[in-house]
Amino acid sequence: MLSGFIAILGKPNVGKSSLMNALVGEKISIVTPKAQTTRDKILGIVTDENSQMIFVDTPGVHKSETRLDNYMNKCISSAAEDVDAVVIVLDASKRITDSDTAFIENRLRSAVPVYVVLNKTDLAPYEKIYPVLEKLSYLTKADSSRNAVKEIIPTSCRKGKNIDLLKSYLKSELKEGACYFEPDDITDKSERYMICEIIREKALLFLQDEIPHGIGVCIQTMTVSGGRAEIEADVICEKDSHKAIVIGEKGGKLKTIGESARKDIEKLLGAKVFLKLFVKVREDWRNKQNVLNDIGYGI
Ligand SMILES: Nc1nc2c(ncn2[C@@H]2O[C@H](COP(=O)(O)OP(=O)(O)O)[C@@H](O)[C@H]2O)c(=O)[nH]1
Ligand SMILES: [Mg+2]
Repeated sequence: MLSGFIAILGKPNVGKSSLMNALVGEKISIVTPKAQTTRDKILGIVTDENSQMIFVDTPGVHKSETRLDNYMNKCISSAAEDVDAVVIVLDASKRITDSDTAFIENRLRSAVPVYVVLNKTDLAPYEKIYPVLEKLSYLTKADSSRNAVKEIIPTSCRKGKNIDLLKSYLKSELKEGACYFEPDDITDKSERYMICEIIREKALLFLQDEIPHGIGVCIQTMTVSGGRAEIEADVICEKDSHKAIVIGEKGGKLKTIGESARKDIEKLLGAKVFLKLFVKVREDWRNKQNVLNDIGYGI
């Protein structure tokens, strides 16, 4: 059996979680247009007759300001070690900066094979992509201080372009070894964790920009029986003024978040879902270890 771990790295919002979902063929990691949607290391697993690929999705690389930021940055550095390959994702519709190339060069100093993915090609015409490929081409040659990038692959997660090609390259990096997960596992996270993430995704999607980073979700009770799940969850925010916004006029915002989350949770559980959301205020929760532990970001 061939198996291996593949870390997906890159700046916030380039499409790392979308890429993992596309590679696994299931929605495992939540995706939104906002930076720092992914907070934790999360695994996506693909098993076929002769191989098991384990993808490690990570939060985007960013500056540390709170304990939660620290936790996220730790997740990234630990994810890049001890893996069989690294995929660095870039956004083809944005300018490639010196910090992007410096990040890639840095990873090339380790022995782990590096693949570069130029994602969102559906947003960039070929005339825009070509100069980017040219700018990156020097990385495909090794020099005395670093290895070479193995391949640069233009992809579109939205259109499903070149995902299979990328997958076949990555498959070539797997090693003879153990199967780490059961053949039908698609992630390492629990159902409860996935449910919290779905609720957080909807909150991020439906709320204004300034609040979502301050949102956490915690399940209080969950009972599943006879194709029916009853779930009560807290949506945790930092200020009373935020609480009012999350609830919305006549509870309208919370209702929209809840209804949209319920549909996705029904798909996940394959059961009819009754979801009740409560909004709670915990000031400065992103700096409080006990609250972070409660909602699954324990270090
Ligand atoms: N047009 C386009 N949008 C994409 C593509 N891949 C991801 N996105 C969008 O980019 C945003 C960020 O994606 P996400 O996977 O959360 O990025 P992450 O922060 O790197 O994990 C979301 O709105 C996605 O729908 C793509 O190939 N094309
Ligand atoms: Mg993400």
